[in-house]
Amino acid sequence: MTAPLPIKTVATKPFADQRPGTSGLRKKTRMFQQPHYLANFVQSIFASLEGFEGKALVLGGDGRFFNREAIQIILKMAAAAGFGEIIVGRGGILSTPAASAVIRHEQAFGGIVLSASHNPGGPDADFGIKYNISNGGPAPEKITEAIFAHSKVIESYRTLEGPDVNIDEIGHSWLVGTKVRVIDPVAIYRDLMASLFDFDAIKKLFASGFTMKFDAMSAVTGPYAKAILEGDLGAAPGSVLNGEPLPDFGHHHPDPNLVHARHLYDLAMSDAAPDMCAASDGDGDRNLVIGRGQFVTPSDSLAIIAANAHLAPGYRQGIAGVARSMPTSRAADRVAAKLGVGMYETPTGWKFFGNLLDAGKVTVCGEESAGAGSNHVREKDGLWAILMWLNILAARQQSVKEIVRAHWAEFGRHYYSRHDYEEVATEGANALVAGLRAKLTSLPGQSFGALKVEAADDFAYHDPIDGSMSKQQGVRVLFADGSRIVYRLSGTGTSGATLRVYIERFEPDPARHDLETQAALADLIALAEQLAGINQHTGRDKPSVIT
Ligand code: G16
Repeated sequence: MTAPLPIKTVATKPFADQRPGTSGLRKKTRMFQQPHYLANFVQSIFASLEGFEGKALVLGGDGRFFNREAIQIILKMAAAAGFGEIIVGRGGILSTPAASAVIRHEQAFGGIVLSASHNPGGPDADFGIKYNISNGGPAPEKITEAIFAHSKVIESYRTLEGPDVNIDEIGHSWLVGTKVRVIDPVAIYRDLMASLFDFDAIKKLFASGFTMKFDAMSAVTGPYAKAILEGDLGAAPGSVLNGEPLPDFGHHHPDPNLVHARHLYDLAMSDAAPDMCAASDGDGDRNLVIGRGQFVTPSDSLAIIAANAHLAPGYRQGIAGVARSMPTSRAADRVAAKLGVGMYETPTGWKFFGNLLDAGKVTVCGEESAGAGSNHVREKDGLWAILMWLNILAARQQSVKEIVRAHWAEFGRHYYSRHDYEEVATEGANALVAGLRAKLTSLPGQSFGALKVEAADDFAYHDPIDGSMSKQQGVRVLFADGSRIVYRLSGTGTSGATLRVYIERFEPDPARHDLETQAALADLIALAEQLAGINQHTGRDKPSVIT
């Protein structure tokens, strides 16, 4: 008689709310801590995949509260499901871009990343989980919808009996027939960065006295930044701030924007400013770049990276094309036009870039939500963007400010701002969007002061590679002078609804490149309220966050 395998089948009931959003399933941590909640979702992932038996799964997260417990639950379920190997970052740590790099490097079947990104962590904050496919990128909608469909009918899941696995030492162990390999979370990513950027030139830049403050925000990028910036590149010790990942991010909100990383902005604008301030978010995929006296908007950053990528060894041959999410400013479009390469406009969500990258249509991608990246992985990548900037600074021997100003002088400036109304009532937010949709056909041709509406629509994306269609991705109001107002509801919040209003104006005249952004956009901001009735629908008279 053979010994019975310690696999057990656990009866469960569906949870109705497991539809993945813009980037996986994000909920309050306590929701995930309920019995079966995480396991149901993980089983639904496995049920939506075919042919993974005997293959490798990458597993890691941003180290937030509940990360370690979730890793143990998933290890046992993945072994019970029949994966041949599970590759885990030591301590359960892998930044989102590092997880993508490891999936690609190890030719894994896919990966599970535990993170709620820039959302705060802790028992009363947020947790999240997403599945990435073999190209290293977020699962496309076809898979996320299959996961959701399964989560609604799930009756049981399979797991293993047994003690927890040691994930704190590099090496391997076995869970029944599944090898569990614990890897250094930094090494593969670090080698990849060294292959893309001119580390010698950046080392010389630091050796010549260039100063930098990088705030890891007590989140996952600390170990990566210390190893690369202070270790490989010789940035002065102490250049990396808050470099120890903490389960609650030190009670902070690990979002590198002008609210939660305000101290960096203030430092960059002060007399004590280093040459560059930078930050990344909870899971390491977002970036913030501020030069001495010069904030760089994520949309401008994408455009400047596209225009200068050839200065980095990994992109010496030039870029094939550029992609940006629809609400991202159109600054990059001008660069693509000048370079004579393709430009693609996708819905919000990094998952929409995957097909374009896989097909070789684009090399760099970016989003207004502090995301930039390239074909080196299939996620946005915070440290990559910062290293790209360092490479550009080293090659051009100019300051961030000089580079931004020269870019505007050449291409014109896209004044740009996003106004967020966070945690508003869902009914009001839905009514606001419905009201806008009802106006779409009557808006074109109407004038509001000097602003004449040229077109208005609800953005739909037809993926040129797989033919899939994604509808209702944001209401756009386009004006004759090239200005835009875009409205969408966030797909990453965990309570109520978050309305995002994106406002953009193009200014070709360098004599008008010094306006304060909100002032430059004032008439569009007022019109955004007038067209949508934001106050009436949300009860708010001002945004909670302006970026
Ligand atoms: C995620 C997605 C991004 C998206 C951002 C904001 O980023 O990966 O593609 O731009 O959310 O999405 P939303 O406007 O729907 O809230 P992250 O950094 O949170 O993983």
